Amino acid sequence: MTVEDRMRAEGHPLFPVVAAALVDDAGRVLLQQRPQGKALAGLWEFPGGKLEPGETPEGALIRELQEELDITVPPAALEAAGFASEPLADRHLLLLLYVIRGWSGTPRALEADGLIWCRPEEMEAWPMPPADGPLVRQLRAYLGFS
Ligand code: 523
Repeated sequence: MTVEDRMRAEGHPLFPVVAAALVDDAGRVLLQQRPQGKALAGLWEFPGGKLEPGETPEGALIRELQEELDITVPPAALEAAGFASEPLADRHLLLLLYVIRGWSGTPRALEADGLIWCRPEEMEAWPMPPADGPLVRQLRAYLGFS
C-alpha cells in the first residue's frame, strides 16, 4: 500500500482552519469574540473557520468573512502571513493566517459576541484560543513590528 493509498483509506488527522487579520488604515486588527455555546466561548480570535469539502483555503476564508462579518474580500487581497500547528483531542489543528488590507463593507458581528479593533502590540489584553497566540507573533513580524 502506498502512502497515498493509506491516506485515502485512513484519512489524515490534519484539521485545516483559516483565519484573517483584517488590517485597517490605522494599522488596527479586528478580533471577534467566540459566542456562548461554542467551543472556546468568550475568547477573542482572528475571524475564520473550517474548510468545507472541496474548498480551497482562500475560498473558505472569503466565504467565512462574508458569513461572519458581512464583508466581501477579493481573492487578490489575501496575503499568506503565517500558520499555527496545535494538537486537539482527536485531530491536529492547522490554522492558516492571511493578512487582508482591502475589503468592501463594514464588518458586523453576525456570529460573534463582539468585535474589537486592536493594535498588534496590544493583543495580549484579549484572551485568545491557544492556536492564535503564535499567529499574533507571526503577524507582528509580518507587519514589521519587532
Ligand atoms: N480556531 C482557533 N482560532 C481561530 C479560528 C477561526 C478557529 O483556534 N482564529 C479553532 C477553533 C475550533 C476550530 O478552529 O477548534 C474550528 O473553528 P470554528 O468552530 O470557529 O469554525 P467554524 O466557524 O467553521 O465553525 P461552525 O460554527 O461549526 O461552522
